[in-house]
Amino acid sequence: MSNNSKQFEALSAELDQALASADEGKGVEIANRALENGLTPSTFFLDVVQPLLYQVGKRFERLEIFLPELMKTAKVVKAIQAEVLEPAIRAQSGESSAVGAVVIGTCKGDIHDIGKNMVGLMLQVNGFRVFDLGTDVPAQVFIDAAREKKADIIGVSSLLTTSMPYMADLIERLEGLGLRDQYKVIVGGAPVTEAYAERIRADVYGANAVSAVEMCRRLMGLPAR
Ligand code: B12
Repeated sequence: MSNNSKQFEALSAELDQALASADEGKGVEIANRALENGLTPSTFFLDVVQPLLYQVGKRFERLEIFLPELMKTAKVVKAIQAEVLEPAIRAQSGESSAVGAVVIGTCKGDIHDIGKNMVGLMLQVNGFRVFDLGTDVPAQVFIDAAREKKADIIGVSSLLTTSMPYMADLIERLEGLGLRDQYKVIVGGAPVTEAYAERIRADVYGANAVSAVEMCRRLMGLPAR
């Protein structure tokens, strides 16, 4: 095992403990330390925080933890995002010219926003104008906002198998209104797959916050970076 992966394991174990004990201060301290030791904010988020949250989800599924614990975990992660990752990501990115406008939100019936927020932030620091509609967003609200903001892309997040059908609803509405050609639609979220995106006639699927940027650049006809 390399030193790097040992370091990753130790960091994950420590953060897991901070999540389990709902210790926001400890979570923030661990994140700061990880960045000081050279991890980039997106690597820390994608390779440490995100897998831990999936594990927490599994514990919840197995009834080892319950909703109050899940909520406390999310609070620690939100503190890490707001106090450490967001400022670090913004500080890293230089001024870039506007490359397109994206309306983003979590679809109806769904209040998960940790992943969606990271996607919005990464798009923003990579030159996209981002209009975040928040969570539990009905299809028509996405459409009205896209029209009003003259968006190029509509980004939809879903974390629940029960809210995924609202992504299809949005695309069917766009088609019904004769607006499908005016907006590209990108979908993502843990239960969403490329096959699902294809099935509901979305333009693309974005697996994580980094690939979301690449996919949106591609949708705008820009070269990969
Ligand atoms: C934290 C959490 C919560 C928090 C959310 C806090 C918040 N503000 O977001 C709280 C406690 C509120 C919560 C509530 C519930 N939750 Co919950 N939750 C989770 C958990 C543990 C982590 C989610 C998360 O933040 N992941 C980390 C982020 C970074 O990953 P991500 O969202 O996948 O995002 C990345 C990519 O997917 C992608 N991406 C995401 N969005 C988008 C959008 C676009 C456009 C693109 C391109 C890419 C993209 O990029 C992101 C960054 O890299 C998951 C477990 C899991 N497997 O995800 C369960 C999970 C999603 N929850 C679940 C459940 C059941 C619920 C509840 C119904 C529980 C209940 N009994 O009330 C409620 C639902 C409330 C509602 N109506 O939405 C289930 C869903 C099961 C299912 N079959 O649908 C899961 C899978 C847990 C489980 N295994 O049982 N939850």
